[in-house]
Amino acid sequence: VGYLNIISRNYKDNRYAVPWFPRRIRDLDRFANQILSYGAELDSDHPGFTDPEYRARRKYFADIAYNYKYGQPLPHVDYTKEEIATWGAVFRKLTELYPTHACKEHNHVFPLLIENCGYRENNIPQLEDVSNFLKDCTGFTLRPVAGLLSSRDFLAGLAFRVFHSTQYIRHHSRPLYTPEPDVCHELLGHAPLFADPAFAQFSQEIGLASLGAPDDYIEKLATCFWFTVEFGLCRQEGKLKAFGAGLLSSFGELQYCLSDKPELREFDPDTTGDTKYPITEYQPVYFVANSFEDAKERMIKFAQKIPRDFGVRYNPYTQSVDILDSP
Ligand code: NLE
Ligand code: FE2
Repeated sequence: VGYLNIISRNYKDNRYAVPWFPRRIRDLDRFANQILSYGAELDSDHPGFTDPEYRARRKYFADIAYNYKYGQPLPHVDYTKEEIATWGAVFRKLTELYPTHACKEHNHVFPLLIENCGYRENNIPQLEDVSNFLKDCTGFTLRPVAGLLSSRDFLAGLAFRVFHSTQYIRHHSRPLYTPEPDVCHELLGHAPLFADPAFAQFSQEIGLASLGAPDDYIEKLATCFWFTVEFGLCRQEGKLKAFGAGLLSSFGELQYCLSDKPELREFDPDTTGDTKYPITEYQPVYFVANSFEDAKERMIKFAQKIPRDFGVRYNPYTQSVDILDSP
């Protein structure tokens, strides 16, 4: 198709050009060396900043992710006693809350992860086992990531049902809330829901909508992702439940989000996508979805408004994105 000629990495020089995006799953390898910050560079207010052992560990994890290539087995990690103790503290506290605070999909999948992937208080599951499990359920797979990806790159992974996952663990001094993703957040928060077919589809829709989208729409899609996949609430049998991974991995915020303190609004990509949010503290506002199906329908409608003169379709046989002539 003609316009593909103008797809370029320096699209800002050419206002008619479409930003580059991955067409095949192995194109995701390109993201590794364009991370915005290396996962080992800690800010001075990070609880691990003055802990040389922790910093060395972060460097180790960043390096293994940096060198990962599509198709390789996910690197296995021997976690230290201290790391396993941190996981154990998080696991113990959160599993007390899940029956009452987590959505039914999360509670449905969690026992399967215990059975199949080594989810236990005294064991940090290996990304590879979790990725293989998800692949069997919905085709989602995990990829290790060395640091922060741009929203554009991160969302593009979802178009291929690939989720970029950290593998290090939070600093032991602050187990119940961290602003950073870590292995607790990925495996306790995200992984269970990527095993749910409707949720997997919803996530992929955000990814597909992002491919080649203009910057302002990437921002809106990333914000929708934040208020659903990361911090979403839903109503089930008349009760409010959490499905966002940032809630399901934080004992503190999981209790807070269902209290009467935060403000609740209905999830609607048009308004949700323009809402500002803090990233280092509990959310003042949460959006409530009726169901994953409904959230997905709304995302598909929203995606149609994105100015893009082509359509995209995921081809699962080749794990690539087909470009369609009309949107
Ligand atoms: N606040 C979450 C936690 O403590 O696990 C992590 C959020 C990452 C976006
Ligand atoms: Fe996350």
